[in-house]
Amino acid sequence: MGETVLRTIERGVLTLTLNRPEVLNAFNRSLAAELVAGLAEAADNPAIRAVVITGRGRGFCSGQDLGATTPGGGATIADVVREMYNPLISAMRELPKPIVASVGGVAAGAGMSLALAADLRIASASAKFVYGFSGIGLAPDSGASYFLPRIVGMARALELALLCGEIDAEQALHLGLVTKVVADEELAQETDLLAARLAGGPTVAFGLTKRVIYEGSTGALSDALEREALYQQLAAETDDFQEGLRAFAEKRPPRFAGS
Ligand code: T3D
Repeated sequence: MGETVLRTIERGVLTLTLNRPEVLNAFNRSLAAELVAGLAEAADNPAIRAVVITGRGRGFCSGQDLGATTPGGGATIADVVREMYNPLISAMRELPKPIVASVGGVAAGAGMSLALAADLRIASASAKFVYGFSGIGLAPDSGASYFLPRIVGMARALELALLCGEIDAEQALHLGLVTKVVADEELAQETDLLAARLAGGPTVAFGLTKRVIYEGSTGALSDALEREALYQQLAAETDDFQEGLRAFAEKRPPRFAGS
């Protein structure tokens, strides 16, 4: 991993820290590519059982680096979206391990999309979400059109998108955009607790849970019911399921190994 994303692995949790604080961790190609590389490592390494994405400094991520955007010159914006953002958002969605966005400052434009594409979001009291795209004359990209209405509902999504609304942490909690809001100075510790809980969970079943919920959010009920049956069978074949049954019978908390 290079300089634009810092990487640590501790107790089964891979933490990817966006590291361009001077521009509130705006995306450039390097940052997007390093995030994709980190997610690939998380997919391949069985010792990684949960991922945290966070930002260094006072921002989470301010979206596309507007200093690096050159309308009319070089790659088209469609190329940028396809090459830089789409692989990242797809990798987050497809990773069979839980991802937490730990938002300690502003998440704007594609930075908000990045948070939305995580499975859970935890925010500090001074975090804020800025839809951003229409503020600079753009339409949504990087998954925003997909995730925002699914998380907050169609009417709220249109309100935020068309009015380019700014949401503070308490409003985000009210909208269901974040799981929890904590004091600024407690964000790192609370994120660790949440990530540790996920990393100590039944990893295979969590991966299947992500798939069945995301895939079930579109399509017919009959497809969802059959998908649930198939994925449940896969979960039932894990050691973690056996451990879950034993723990229940022995009236103790389960010790999941992630396999
Ligand atoms: O290729 C394509 O363009 C297609 C992809 C598009 C996807 C997108 O993400 S579109 C949306 C892009 N993002 C934005 O429109 C947000 C722009 N930033 C802001 O609106 C504000 O900076 C914030 C609301 C995020 C934060 O405001 P504030 O007052 O807390 O901070 P600030 O003073 O505006 O910013 C601090 C520094 O970060 C400042 O630099 P300076 O003056 O200290 O040298 C500012 O220029 C820089 N910065 C903030 N956002 C960006 C940025 N630099 C480059 N790109 C940014 N996105």
